[in-house]
Amino acid sequence: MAGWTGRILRVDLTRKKAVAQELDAAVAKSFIGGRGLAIKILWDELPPGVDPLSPHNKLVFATGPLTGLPGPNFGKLVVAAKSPLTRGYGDGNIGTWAAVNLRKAGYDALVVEGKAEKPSYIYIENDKVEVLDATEYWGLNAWAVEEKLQKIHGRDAAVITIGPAGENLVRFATVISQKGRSGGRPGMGAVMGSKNLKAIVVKGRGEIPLADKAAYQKLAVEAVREGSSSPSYSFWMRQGTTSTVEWAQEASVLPTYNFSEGQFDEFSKVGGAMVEKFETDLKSCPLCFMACGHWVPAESGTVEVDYENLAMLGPNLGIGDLSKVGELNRIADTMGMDTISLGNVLGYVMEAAERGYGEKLGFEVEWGDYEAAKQLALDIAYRRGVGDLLAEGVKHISERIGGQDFAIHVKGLEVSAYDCHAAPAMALAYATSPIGAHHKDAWVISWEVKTDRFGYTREKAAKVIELQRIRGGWFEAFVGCRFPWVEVSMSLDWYPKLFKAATGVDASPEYFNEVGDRIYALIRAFWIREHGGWNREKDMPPAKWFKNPLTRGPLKGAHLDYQGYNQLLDYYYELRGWDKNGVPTRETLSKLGLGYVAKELEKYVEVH
Ligand code: PTT
Repeated sequence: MAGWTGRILRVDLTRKKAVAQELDAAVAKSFIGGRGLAIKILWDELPPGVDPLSPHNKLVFATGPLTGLPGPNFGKLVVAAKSPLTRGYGDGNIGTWAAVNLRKAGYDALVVEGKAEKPSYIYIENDKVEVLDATEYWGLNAWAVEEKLQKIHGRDAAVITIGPAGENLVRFATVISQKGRSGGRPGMGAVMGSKNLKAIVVKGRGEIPLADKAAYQKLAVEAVREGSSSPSYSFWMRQGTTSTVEWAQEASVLPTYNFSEGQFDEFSKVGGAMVEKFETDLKSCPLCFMACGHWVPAESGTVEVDYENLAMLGPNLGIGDLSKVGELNRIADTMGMDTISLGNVLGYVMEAAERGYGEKLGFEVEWGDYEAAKQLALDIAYRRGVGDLLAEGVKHISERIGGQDFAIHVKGLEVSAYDCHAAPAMALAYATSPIGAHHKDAWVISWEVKTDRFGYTREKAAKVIELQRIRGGWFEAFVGCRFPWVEVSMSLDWYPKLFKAATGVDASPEYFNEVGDRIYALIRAFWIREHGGWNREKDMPPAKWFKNPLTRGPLKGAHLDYQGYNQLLDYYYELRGWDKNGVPTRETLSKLGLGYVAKELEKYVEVH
């Protein structure tokens, strides 16, 4: 089996046992790897309705057949589990040397099961796998633990850790690596914490088997050459994702005051130009030619800022100061929690206080109050005082204190940094994203604002699906960074060629698309099973975008329309082969080789 190493490593923390298992060739062909392999494992192996924070949940770190190879940015892996934030499928895609080393150690995936008796870490060095004591690291921040473990195991040891947020089961805790990398927005860090697992250390020295090594190497060099000679490459290297602040302001989609507005007066103070001016360092994921990690000074040290972090911790809270926003970002990174959800929780709280919910919250806070935001962020990580409630995420908080109309989430996952008052297709992308409201699967907004911006057309639904197939299917299954294609216009044609040279499998765009559809249908089935039923209300964007129009800027008065949105959702379901309630039909499941899933779904919904 070229391309794949052909082995999955399972570590049972309860029994302190590790076993390497063969990867079924048919599963590899149908699901490829990454998110595909993760959902296949979670669907097949989790007891339905399992408590995400119980030992019975499984945490999957899955690579794909391109992971760890030279070429256009294959230094990432997918971390997935049943989410403690949404109770549905959760994953994230993190850049880390652990992805590369896992493959070189001879594994396509690591599946962590059970719960360790005391704080532990997993040490992997090729065939040697141990569960070691981490008592002395428990309580340390994510960056400090990585440094300590590298001191012990050497600089060639790749490390994934959690911070105090993961230990304290903050529902949007993430896993952290290489300081600037955070993955698994829907609480993958909390799942790790619930297993008493502080870190994973990976060393690997083997070679990844390739079907045609010479051909692969030639293609990899040519693809990178194409990407790095793109006209947009030098600007990208100067500002990375942070220039999106200026773009979002111009397009009136910059989340401002808890997604109430699409423009922020002080946007330029936290934008790409400001980042470029103060930049101290540029870092990247392993094997990357695009280095998106721009580091800037913050109050207590330097930090990597990305667009989402800037927008959610700046304009969304009314804070227009790069070093303050950087500090909030630094707290999130060291504590190990997601900046997007954190920015939503703090924005929600500021709006709640403004609307008179202060008494219910037990405190008052105003827009732009940086000191309060900082304190609350730390309280969340340690679940101190009101932080204990805020650590549950905006859906839960709003169910407790009220104000569901301004809780900005879909299915429990807080919305990432694009306001959709005037972007129906982007709202659809959030609403149908397989992990809850995240932009990664279909960042349709850059296309949408250039077209019939306010329309609810079939073309828009089709565009969302096209992007979901590529971004949420291809890239999440063979596992590589999508930025070479999205940001420097490297052609998509390289990927089937690289895939064939690596695996020997004659891949076409249609093959990747079909795998993407299979993954989507199975993830949807997982949500239905874990939620014990389904209806189209679950695929609705936040109420605020319908009910509270923008009050200023060039798009003043803009808002989403219920009827229009429902039409868009109907188009989407029809094009996907799902019924009016968003349930994949029998025919669709059977076409995708998922006939066995229909039988299970019948227990929860009507399957047409
Ligand atoms: C990703 C999400 C994003 S998406 C950002 S900024 W982005 C936020 N970054 C955070 C951070 O930093 N610290 C923190 N404590 N929380 C954070 N939460 C947010 O997490 C990231 C890059 C980026 S930067 C993006 S778009 C692309 N995402 C890819 C993806 O999803 N798939 C893929 N195949 N390729 C991608 N390439 C790009 O990678 P999640 P990362 Mg990420 C400091 O993890 O869970 O997917 O959430 O992991 O290694 O940091 O890569 O403008």
